[in-house]
Amino acid sequence: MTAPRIENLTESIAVDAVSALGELEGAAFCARLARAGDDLVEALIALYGAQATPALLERVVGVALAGATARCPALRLRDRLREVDDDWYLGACQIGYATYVDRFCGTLAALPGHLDYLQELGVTYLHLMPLLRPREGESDGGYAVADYRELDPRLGTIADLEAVAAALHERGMNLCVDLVINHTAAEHAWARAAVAGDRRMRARYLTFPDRTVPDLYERTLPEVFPDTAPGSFTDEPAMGRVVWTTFNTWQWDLDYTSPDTFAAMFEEMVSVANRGVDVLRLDAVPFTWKVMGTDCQNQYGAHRLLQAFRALMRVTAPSVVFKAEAIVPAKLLLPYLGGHDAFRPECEIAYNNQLMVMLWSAAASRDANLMVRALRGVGTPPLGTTWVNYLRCHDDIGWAVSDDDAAAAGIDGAAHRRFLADFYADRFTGSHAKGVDFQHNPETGDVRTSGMAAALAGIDQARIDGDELALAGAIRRLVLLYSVVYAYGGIPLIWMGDEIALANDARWQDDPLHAADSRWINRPPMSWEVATRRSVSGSVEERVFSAMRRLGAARRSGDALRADATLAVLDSGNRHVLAFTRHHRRGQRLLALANFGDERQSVSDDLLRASGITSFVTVVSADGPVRVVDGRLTLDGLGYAWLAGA
Ligand code: OTU
Repeated sequence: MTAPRIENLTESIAVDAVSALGELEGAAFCARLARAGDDLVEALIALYGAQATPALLERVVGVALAGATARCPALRLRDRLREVDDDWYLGACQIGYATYVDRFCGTLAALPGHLDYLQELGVTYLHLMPLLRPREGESDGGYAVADYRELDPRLGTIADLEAVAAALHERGMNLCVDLVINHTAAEHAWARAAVAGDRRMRARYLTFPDRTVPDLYERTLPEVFPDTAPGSFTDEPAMGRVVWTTFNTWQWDLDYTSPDTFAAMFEEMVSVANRGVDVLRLDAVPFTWKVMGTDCQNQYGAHRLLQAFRALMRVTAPSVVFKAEAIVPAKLLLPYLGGHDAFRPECEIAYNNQLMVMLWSAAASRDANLMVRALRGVGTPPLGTTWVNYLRCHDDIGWAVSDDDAAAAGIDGAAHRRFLADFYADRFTGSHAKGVDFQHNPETGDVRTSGMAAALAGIDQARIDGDELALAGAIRRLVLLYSVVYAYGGIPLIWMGDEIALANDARWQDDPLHAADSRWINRPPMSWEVATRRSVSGSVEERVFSAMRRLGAARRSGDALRADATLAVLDSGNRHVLAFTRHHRRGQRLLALANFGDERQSVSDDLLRASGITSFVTVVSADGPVRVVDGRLTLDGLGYAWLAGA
């Protein structure tokens, strides 16, 4: 066997690249290939062994060159600029916003008309939920893609998407789009051809002649949707085979042990990137590589696959970065950012699920003790990578509290997980939350929670009760939680509607396609009427929106909020108060405090010294400037403060 070598390819590809891209860009393409070549070849050999042939390398590099050639002049310019400004996503100015297009504004064509609103909020990064053509009927919110080259016709056309990208770029904003690589819809052309007997297409999916092997896998496979889509395999009578379907029966898992699948998906990836996408949100990446006897998540191959995609995309479109959607135990997260024994470029950005879970945990228990331990356990993203930090998203909340962290905090993991599920589904006396259960699994006792941030923070309940005092507290709680999201290292990502405390969608069950999936309770249509109240002084919307604007402005105020500032979670000495510091090597330091308790709390000013701060200003806070009195810093109930100093 001849192993593939980039050097063997260099001469012929150089000729092709120059003729396709011109002398300068052709040379740049080759330079990128030389640079990313080792990562690519290493990953391909790890994935495919003897099947990692020179022909495979030639094929995928050919796709990269075709992709680079297809990029329009504006995107090529973007590539040039970001080859220099290659860590733009670490900037303190970055603020993200995630939304479904239809729920936000109907169609893509209408979207540019709402960019003023997003800019008012300081948004620089817009994540549009799945918009490629899904299967008809139920489509898991678009996560069952029937065609990666077309848009959902209800949202618009490819040209509309390109226009949105251009409109965003003109305003200095970035576009993030979903790419589902773990599975396609059963209606995708590859799957249809597989059913029709095309052997090559069949090899793109994980199928079995009968249930024997699937049953062996099932022994160690957890269920993602135990309630609505039990098991991970589906009989396909039309094909006479059993198909691996981790999620719903009509979401067919791809077989990445076949290099043909990898190369084919890379082509789809490039076609999406070339519409003007800056960040590809790679969905469900932990699931792409299956190993018998394991939970088939976070496997070595799943990481190698991302590394191979990463290297190739760097060669094709250097301005495009990857965001990993890996909702996995904290200790398994850093590898998605390339954090292995030796660093390997993988994804630049990853969801910080642990922070999200811990924010809700601390809000329910009024206690930051567990959070401190859990956050420390996550570790530090490798240089040049970062988190998206978020309070809510389109999905449910899985109560990812590790038994070890719980034990270290002196509580029982299972009991705390149950408490959180009960608290947020309003089954706990004294709860302020109005969430609902998601995917109760009687076998494991596991239950997750759906609901909008405002509902989980107590705003919906207080409004129902007409309780002004409770409402004021709930608003403070929501803003407190977002203050941590904004101060923690990474890109804060606002879930649509949170900025105006949008309530749960009371009508989520009206749509029969959604009725079995409670996540739709936190996917309400945007209310532009409610949004206008953000300018009515004293309204709920104004109180939340203006606070988020202040947090945004404070973020932009200094280097300590850059994602590459060092973060340390401190022991605040007061279990109600979370304290962490950010220190940027250019000198700026920041101490962030968040009081999850309902009562006034104080902490020692030793925290300032521990943060290396000798004198400070309050950059932003819930209740005006913070002062040191008798060696203590005081925060009102549900108050927060960012203290910047040197
Ligand atoms: C993702 O979530 C999407 O965010 C969901 O909306 C989709 O339904 C799903 O993929 C399938 O495409 O299990 O409960 O570790 O947690 O991929 C949500 C990652 C999910 C998984 C995640 C998945």
